[in-house]
Amino acid sequence: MTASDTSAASLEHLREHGFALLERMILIRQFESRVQALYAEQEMRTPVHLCIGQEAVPSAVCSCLRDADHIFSSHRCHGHYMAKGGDLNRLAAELYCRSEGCSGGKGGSMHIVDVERGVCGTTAIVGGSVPIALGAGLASSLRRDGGVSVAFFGDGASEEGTFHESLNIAALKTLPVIFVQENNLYATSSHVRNRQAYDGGASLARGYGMPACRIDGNDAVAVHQAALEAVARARRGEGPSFIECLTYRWMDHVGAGDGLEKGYRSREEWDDWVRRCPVKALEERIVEAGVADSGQIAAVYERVNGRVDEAFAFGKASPWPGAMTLSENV
Ligand SMILES: Cc1ncc(C[n+]2csc(CCOP(=O)(O)OP(=O)(O)O)c2C)c(N)n1
Ligand SMILES: [Mg+2]
Repeated sequence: MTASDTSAASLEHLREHGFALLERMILIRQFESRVQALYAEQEMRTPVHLCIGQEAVPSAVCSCLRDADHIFSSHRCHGHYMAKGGDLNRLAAELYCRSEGCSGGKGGSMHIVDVERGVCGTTAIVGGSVPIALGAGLASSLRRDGGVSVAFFGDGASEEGTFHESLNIAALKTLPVIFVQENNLYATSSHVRNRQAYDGGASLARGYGMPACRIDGNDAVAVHQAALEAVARARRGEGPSFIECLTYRWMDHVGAGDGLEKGYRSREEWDDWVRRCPVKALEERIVEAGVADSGQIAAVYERVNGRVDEAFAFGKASPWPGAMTLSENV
């Protein structure tokens, strides 16, 4: 599988899917930016791992899926939940640890779920999404229900043992699983070149016998093309695929700051990636291609900001879980 495409095909793809992709990306950007802005109030006490800068990957992958398809994610999971159509109000309520949160206020930011929309769980255990997605893929395969299972995970996950076991079994059993690695170059404050002698997860996946590509994870169209191909392959019963997306988180590993003062990454590197903003890049391409004009894009921001206002108002107004429910659902 290759993600490179002729520019004519890419332009056609942009015309067909670009605006819908942009809407999802703007939702994630605006929601995450709101979390960032409100975090200083100290009312959200859950640790947050924001995905600002990485919006293209969840948007593009999830827009290739059906409600019945299952996704699994990590600590950096808000974008995956939103892109798959998870309930926005209940996400905001969960960040305030309130009873109407998607996990009843007991999960917080890293444990979010909306089973009806196929968001089947997120886990803070690095690499944890990978074997769980494998299990869901095995279930779909046994039931022959045509479902596809997606694991989202970071560059750190390919350093975990279960990652390797899962890729092996997925390929061996021809399971409908798509492995999506968001390679944002860092695990907490450690650069990938100080942790891995191999060149990215895709290079490992090929060794396990599945098609794999490494693509620009800030190019929503490229990610969408790669994901469509992987989903089609899985639905045809031809087995797993691996998509490694090169991207970058603008925020620090955890919390609402950029972490630049910690010195584990340079201002130059950060500036360079911020210039490559996936949202702005797609907006520019959409306008250039005549798919939509700036007024139509501004209308999306307005609509999305209204939804985000509503979600946070809902979250803040939601009651705390009652003391008597302390041991329920845990
Ligand atoms: C098994 C395990 N080891 C270590 C940790 C501590 N930890 C939490 S997030 C993280 C870094 C993860 O990096 P990556 O997988 O690249 O995801 P990113 O944060 O970049 O999205 C680590 C080491 C953990 N949660 N689980
Ligand atoms: Mg990482």
